[in-house]
Amino acid sequence: MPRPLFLKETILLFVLLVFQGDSKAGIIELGRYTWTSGNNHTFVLVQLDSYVSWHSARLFADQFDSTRSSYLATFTSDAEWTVIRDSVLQPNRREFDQAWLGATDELNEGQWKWVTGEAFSYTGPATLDNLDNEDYLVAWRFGANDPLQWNDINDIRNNSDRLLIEMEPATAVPEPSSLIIALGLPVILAIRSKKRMRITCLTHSPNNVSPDVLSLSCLSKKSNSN
Ligand SMILES: [Ca+2]
Ligand SMILES: [Ca+2]
Ligand SMILES: [Ca+2]
Repeated sequence: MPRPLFLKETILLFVLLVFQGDSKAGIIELGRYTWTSGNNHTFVLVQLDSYVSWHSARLFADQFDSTRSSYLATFTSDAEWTVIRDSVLQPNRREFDQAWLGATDELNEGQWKWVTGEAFSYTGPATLDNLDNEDYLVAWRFGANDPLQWNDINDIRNNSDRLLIEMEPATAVPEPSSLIIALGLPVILAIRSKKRMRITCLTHSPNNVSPDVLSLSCLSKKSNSN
């Protein structure tokens, strides 16, 4: 079972979400890139004004954009990692930690899982040494001239004030014409159906038609005329 959030983390997340819903004070979007030649997902590198745990970052990412599915970034191919590293992370690189990523082995040591449930078959440029029981994935630069890699760090110290969010494409809004068809067709059918009922009422003598084949409007009309 995932470790429950501490009170401090919950309060911090609340503050972050308030900021997000308001003026986004204290939250800086450092970079954004949509991988149009790949999965068409959008990746956003966010800088917070304080260091957060991986769990808080995960919740923040999950609620980043209410119009689409969002989560801490996952990398399931070398192409995905390379493109996002070069377009979002590398231009904003700094010493050591770069941003929380969406994987953990907190449930079973050594068995890394993406938050999306995607297979952790692509292990990337990872250095997962589990030093002091490290269970959370972060983009990392070990030396000033080293390329960006993945590192495992723990959730108590070495927390990050950055997170990398991945967003799926927003749900398509129906075209006006298809909306008219979707909304209009039932109305047209209802009108036509009513018309048939009306014709039935007018062309059949109430005395010759069993009540169970008359519409309620016909029965109402009949009772009103009595
Ligand atoms: Ca991904
Ligand atoms: Ca571990
Ligand atoms: Ca490590």
